[in-house]
Amino acid sequence: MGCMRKQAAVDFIFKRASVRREEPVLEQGQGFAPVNIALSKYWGKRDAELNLPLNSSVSLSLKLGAKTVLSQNCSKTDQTDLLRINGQALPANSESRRRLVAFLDLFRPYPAFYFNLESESEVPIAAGFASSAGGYAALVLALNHWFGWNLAVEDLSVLARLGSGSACRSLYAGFSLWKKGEDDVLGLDSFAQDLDIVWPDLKLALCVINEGKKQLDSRTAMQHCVNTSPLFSAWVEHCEKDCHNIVKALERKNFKQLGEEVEANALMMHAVMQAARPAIFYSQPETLAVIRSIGALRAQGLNVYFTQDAGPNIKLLFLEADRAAVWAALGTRSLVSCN
Ligand code: 2P0
Repeated sequence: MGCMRKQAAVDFIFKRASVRREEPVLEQGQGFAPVNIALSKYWGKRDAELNLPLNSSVSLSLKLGAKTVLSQNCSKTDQTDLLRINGQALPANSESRRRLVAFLDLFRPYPAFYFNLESESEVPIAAGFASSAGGYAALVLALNHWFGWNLAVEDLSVLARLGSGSACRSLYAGFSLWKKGEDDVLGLDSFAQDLDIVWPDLKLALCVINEGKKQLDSRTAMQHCVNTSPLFSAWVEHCEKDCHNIVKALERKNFKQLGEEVEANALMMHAVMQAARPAIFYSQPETLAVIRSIGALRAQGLNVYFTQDAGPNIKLLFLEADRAAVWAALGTRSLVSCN
């Protein structure tokens, strides 16, 4: 019952593209999608069922991602969806399994059709590395391949968004813009598009502080902020401006403006979290130590900026020409090149 509007959105897209809900056309389907890091964050939904955001967001896709392979589980004894991520079956009563099965239900050709899904993630799961974004986007690409839908990329982006909001930005390499859209009925105009900006010198590296699973998943945290943070309305008001300025900085390849806007946007998101009741802290003492050393490095003339998602890890932004200097300055920590 809970997914009727999601199903209506899928049905609309299928009808518009003359896709019929039928059996797969291939033995198996495959998809790869990158994870993406938001430069201007998605934080807050106007519709929790359809993952419709309150604000637009911009992201950079990394070279790391998720690969998903689908086939049919025809076992007579094990009549269920077989869902394995990095070789491990998702635990029977887990939220992640429930969520994935509910998503697969949207595309199941008939009730006794069972999926066999194998997904490999190149980044740690649920540690603020946007693994769900790559995962749901790779799944949608694998479904498109397997069932032979031939859907347009914007439609695939809408479908990925129904699985996880930020997944709609993972259909593209490079920079993408997710416009929040105005359609509150089915949300068909809320999808990401390729910004078509090429800036190979812009680099992102992960500064790993903790690879462990986060305490509070971002879906719950986001909703808690919408419901309780007194800073939330200011955040929503500010976000469209941030998004616009970040796109402009990317278009002009103005690294200083980009870095300043990206940092301010991430810090405001964390301020919104800290003002929630009870407060949400994703930072650890080490997170703050890195943030402060980035500020000190800039004061010494090194152009490095950061962003932070729903986890303690820091993502560094710098230009290729400064790579060696960034590594020399922060290389005692665990740094991973990402693009
Ligand atoms: C982002 N994050 O823009 C922001 C910044 C985390 C911090 O999108 O509920 O996993 O599946 O739509 O996409 C994480 O939220 O949430 C996220 P759902 P999602 O990357």
